[in-house]
Amino acid sequence: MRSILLFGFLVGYISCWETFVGHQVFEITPRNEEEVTKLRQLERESHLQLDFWKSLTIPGKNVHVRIPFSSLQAVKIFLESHKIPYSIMIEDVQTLLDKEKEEILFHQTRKTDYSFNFGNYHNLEEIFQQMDHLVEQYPNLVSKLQIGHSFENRPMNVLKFSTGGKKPAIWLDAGIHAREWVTQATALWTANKIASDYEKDPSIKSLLDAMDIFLLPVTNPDGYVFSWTKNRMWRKTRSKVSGSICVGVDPNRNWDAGFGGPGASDNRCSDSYHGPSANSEVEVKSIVDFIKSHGNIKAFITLHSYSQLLMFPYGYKCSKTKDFNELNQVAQTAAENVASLYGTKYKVGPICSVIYQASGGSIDWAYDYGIKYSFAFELRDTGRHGFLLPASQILPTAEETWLGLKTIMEYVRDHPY
Ligand code: INF
Ligand code: ZN
Repeated sequence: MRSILLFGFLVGYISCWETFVGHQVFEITPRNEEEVTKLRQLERESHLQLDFWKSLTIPGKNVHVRIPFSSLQAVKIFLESHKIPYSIMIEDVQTLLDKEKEEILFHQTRKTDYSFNFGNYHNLEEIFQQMDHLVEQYPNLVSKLQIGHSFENRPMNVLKFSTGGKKPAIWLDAGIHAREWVTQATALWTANKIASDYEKDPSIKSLLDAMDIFLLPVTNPDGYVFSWTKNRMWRKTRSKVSGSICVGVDPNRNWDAGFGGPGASDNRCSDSYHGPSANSEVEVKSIVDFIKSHGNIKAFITLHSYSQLLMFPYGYKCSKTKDFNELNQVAQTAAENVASLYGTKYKVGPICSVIYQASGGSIDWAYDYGIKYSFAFELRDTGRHGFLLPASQILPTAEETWLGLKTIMEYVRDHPY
C-alpha cells in the first residue's frame, strides 16, 4: 500500500498532474446546530485542503467532502472526538479517475471510422470538432457563432438551431463548472438529438417552428482543458490577477445578482470565489452581452452536476419569486418526465431551499433581467460517483435530461410573454 501511494505521488509530481491517490470522499450528516458549527470550524482549516463537493448547510442535510490522504487522520480524529457520524462514500478517488481514463481509452481504441461516440467523454478539441461536424451535416438547421473568448483566448462557441428568421429563443449552457463533465457531454448529445431528429420528430419540428435554440456546451473552456490535463477536480475559470498565487473565479458566483452576498467567498483561493467584480470573468461577460444584444431570450437553462435537482430562482435570497407557483409547476412536470425513463428522482424547488443560499448565480441574473423561465439542472448522480460519473451513464443521463428540457421548452413555446 505504502509503495503504491509513493509511486502515485511521484507520478503525479513528475507529470505535474494533480494526483488523488488515497483521497477519500466522506458523507457527513450533522444532526444539530452544534455539529454544523463544528464542521464550519473544520471547513475553515484551509491547510487541510478539503474540497466540499456538496456544501455544508443545515442540520439533517448531508455534506460530501473530498479529503486528501495527508488530512485523513486529522479529519477522522476531529469527527470522532466530536462524535459526528460519517461514512466513506468514495474509498479512493484516484481509483475512480483511473477507471474513467481506462474507459475513455477503451472507447477510443474501438473506434474504426469517423464516428463520434456520444457515450464517451471528449476533450475540448474533440468537442469543437464535433460541433463543426454538426454544422456541416445540417447546414440548414445548425450554425455556429462565437460569442466571445475565454481568459486564455479559447473561443466561446455556441450552436444555433434555427429554421430561419429571428424567433424568440431558448438559451442552454453547460460546463460552467469545469469538472462537471457529464454536463458538457449531455449538451453535445442534445445538440445531436435536436439536429438529427428534427426531420423525424414532430415535437422538435414544432419547437423550432416557434423558437430558436442557442446551446453553449463548454461555458468554461479554460477550466475544462485544465480538468483534462492538470487537475480533474478543477471547478473555476483560469483567470489570473497580480498579487495572488491562487487562480480562477467561480463563474457561477460572478453574475450581477446579489453579487458578493451570502454563499460566495471573497477568498481568491476558495472554490466559490466570486471574483473582483460582477462580470469580471470574460466568459460570463460574453454570455451577458450576447443575451442582452439578442433581446428576445425567453428561457435560460443551465446544466450542472451532481445531485439530481431542478431549481429555479432565487439563490441570492431566500424569498419566493412572484412566479414561484408557475415555475414550480413546470419544474415538477419536467422532473416527473425525467423520472419516467429510468426512475431517476429529482428534487425540485428554488435554489435557496433546495441547496443553499448562493449569490451571483446565472439563473438569478437571467430571471432578474426579465427571463421568466430560468432553470438550473443538477444532473446525476447523488454522490456514489459524484463528478466522476462513469461514461456508461452519459447516454441514459442525456436521454432522461432531454425529457426534462423538452418539457420546459414546450411550456415556454405555449406560454409566450
Ligand atoms: N452547484 C451550485 C453552485 O453553483 C448550483 C447553483 C445553481 C447555485 C444555480 C446557484 C445558482 O454552487 C454546483 N454543483 O455547482 O454543480
Ligand atoms: Zn456546478
